[in-house]
Amino acid sequence: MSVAALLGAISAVGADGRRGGFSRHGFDSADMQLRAWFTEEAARRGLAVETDRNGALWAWWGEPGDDAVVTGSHLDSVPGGGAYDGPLGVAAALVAVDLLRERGFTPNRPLAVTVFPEEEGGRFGLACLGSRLMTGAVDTAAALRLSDPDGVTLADALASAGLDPAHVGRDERALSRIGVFVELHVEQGRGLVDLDAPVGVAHSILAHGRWRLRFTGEGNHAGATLMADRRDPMVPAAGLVLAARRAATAIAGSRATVGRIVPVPGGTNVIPSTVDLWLDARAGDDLRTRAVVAEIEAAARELAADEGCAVTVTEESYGDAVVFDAALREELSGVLGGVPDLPTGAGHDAGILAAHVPTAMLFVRNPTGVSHAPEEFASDADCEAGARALADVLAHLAR
Ligand code: HGY
Ligand code: MN
Ligand code: MN
Ligand code: MN
Repeated sequence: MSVAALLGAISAVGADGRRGGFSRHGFDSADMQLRAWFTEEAARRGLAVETDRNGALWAWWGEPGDDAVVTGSHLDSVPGGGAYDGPLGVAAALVAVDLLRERGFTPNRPLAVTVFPEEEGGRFGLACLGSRLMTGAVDTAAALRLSDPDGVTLADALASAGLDPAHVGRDERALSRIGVFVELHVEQGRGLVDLDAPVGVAHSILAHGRWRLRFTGEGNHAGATLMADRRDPMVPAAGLVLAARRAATAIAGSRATVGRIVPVPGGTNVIPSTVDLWLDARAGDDLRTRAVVAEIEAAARELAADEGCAVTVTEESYGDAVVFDAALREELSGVLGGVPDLPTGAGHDAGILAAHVPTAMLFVRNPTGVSHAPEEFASDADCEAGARALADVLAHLAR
């Protein structure tokens, strides 16, 4: 079966009617359909599927065991995301297993294909939720209290999916099973296009995090309240968007994005009482990421004071920069005959796991350079090249 055929099946689930793309979030109905799809595809290949304590799926070729070669990615998406971010790594992993069998290869180590839940944090706000829980990178009790926009907590969602919230958290057994982890992913920029190469190896991930800023003012009537009498939290929120742009422009290599603003209560003729705004900030290292955020936070306080509003800033998640294991990068590039080594501004479960187990990533060329949007793309030929590269790498690691 081709990667394209598997991606075609995945694309039947979770279409977003607003401007195209897909919306599939941890343990929602689209995600549960795809988890069932994965379980069927694994069973079709004779792979035994288990669900770990934190909701990751593991499909085993042979007996489950320690020191395994593990590959996989995620099936959830951002709101209105593309067809490849996540699914490509899962589909390519299944096809790589098919290719290895066609080649008559038998692994000398346990080999598993994994699906990590809620990588994008599209439902509960915390990116790489599954891998953070597995590695203990997030406080379990705090994570279980996270809630989606409908007020459903992670604990409730896990229980609805048949998981026991009491068993969530750092999973030594799962970690000891990963001898090496390789995630294949669509590239989220134009690095491979510029280098004219279908496949590359990931070099590093930017430091990045998410902050929630809450501006509180005075809810009031849009027509009856004189302009001079207002304490409108939308005004500092608007200024904050511009301040974020200015701060990230001033610090080399950094990025700041406000992709989500929620005014409460949210009426056209109502001055909001509060405005929540989420900042995504990234840079090459901890120092510069912290500097960008400090600059934006200072602006937030000044903007709030100017409007007679209050502001609180809450760090919702943070991860320092990751440089993938140099020896493993070189080894895998060598297996593939020498491929480019590229940095990325996107986060991945592989980036979380890298602090605990030997970890590497393969990237597949994306001609549009766009990601987290419907225009994200990889050609069928490049997807197959990615699966062949992954098969080569797995064969080398499990030889
Ligand atoms: O990079 C991100 O926003 C996410 O971790 N995929
Ligand atoms: Mn993503
Ligand atoms: Mn991804
Ligand atoms: Mn009225």
